[in-house]
Amino acid sequence: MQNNRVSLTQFIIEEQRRVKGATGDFTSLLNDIVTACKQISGLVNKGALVGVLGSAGSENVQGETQKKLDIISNEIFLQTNEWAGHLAAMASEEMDDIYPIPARYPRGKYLLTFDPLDGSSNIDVNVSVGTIFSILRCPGNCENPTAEAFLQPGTQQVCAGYAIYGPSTMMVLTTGHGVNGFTLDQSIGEFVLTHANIQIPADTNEFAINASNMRFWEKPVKRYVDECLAGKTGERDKDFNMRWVASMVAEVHRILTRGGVFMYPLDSKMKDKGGKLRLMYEANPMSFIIEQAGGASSTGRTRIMDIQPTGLHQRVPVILGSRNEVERIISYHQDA
Ligand code: AHM
Ligand code: MG
Repeated sequence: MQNNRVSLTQFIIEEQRRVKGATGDFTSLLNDIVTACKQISGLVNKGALVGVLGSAGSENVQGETQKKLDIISNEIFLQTNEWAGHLAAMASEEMDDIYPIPARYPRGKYLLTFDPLDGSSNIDVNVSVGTIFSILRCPGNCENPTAEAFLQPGTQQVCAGYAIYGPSTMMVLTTGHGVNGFTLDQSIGEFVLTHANIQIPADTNEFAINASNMRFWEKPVKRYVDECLAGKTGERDKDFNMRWVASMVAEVHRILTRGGVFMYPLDSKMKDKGGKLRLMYEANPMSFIIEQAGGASSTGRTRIMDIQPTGLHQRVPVILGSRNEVERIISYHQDA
């Protein structure tokens, strides 16, 4: 490795040195998460060669059909993170209940939530997917953790991150001191710091939403998108560009790279469920990253990270990205 390159391992050890009284538990946990993501990256990359594409023929707790890689990635995350003694329990989008650390291993002071393979509808068509995770402290008695222990607002997150399995594999992280991005150098098997202190531009002319749901949207979102579509000839006096990858990790990564706004808003079709995206596995970790990069994240009515969760698999509307644009959409909700 060239001398001026900083590996993710070096980066997190140096971060640890800045924290008085740090035991190394957190650093070691993060290293295990990174190892799990490298394994998933390897499988995503090999795809059909190792027979991991396609449906598993089962459904998760959300009633969604699981892909083989959803289940394999979930297993990898559990196995890689259960043994080291840093966690009390894990919770995953793909599991009905929490996963307390098995009694044969010591239990630690942290909780881990994750979406092992986000955007997995894209896996068979060879489009970017990713892994999203969030680390919380275990409150109270960590010996016998319950689902309630996980129900902490996003502001309590110790760390959030995602791995994106795209043309390159990248890991993007925050511990509450800005956002940094690392690219996997396959030749040495290490993530290397390539995107230091990522900042989202406050303004943008790019938005992302699944427009096939347009007739189900609430008025403020319809108003915003109509104005974007009107471009130079309308209220906004500028033309907009649109993207929809149907992979939240890819959309957030694009926004961190060049700005933009991403919306999976509340719509009449899914009102009973509360939204499409899950608070604990998707909305909170991504909101932490977006806010740390200078962006904003809201349901349209509430800052996402202020929500007091009521259920492990709770869903919420999500509007996030370039600050001025998100604030405009919030103001449209207030007007309505
Ligand atoms: P998943 O976790 O089951 O993959 O679902 C979440 C994904 C997000 O990545 C993406 O933004 C959204 O679902 C796409 O939904 P749709 O297919 O309705 O456009
Ligand atoms: Mg997901």
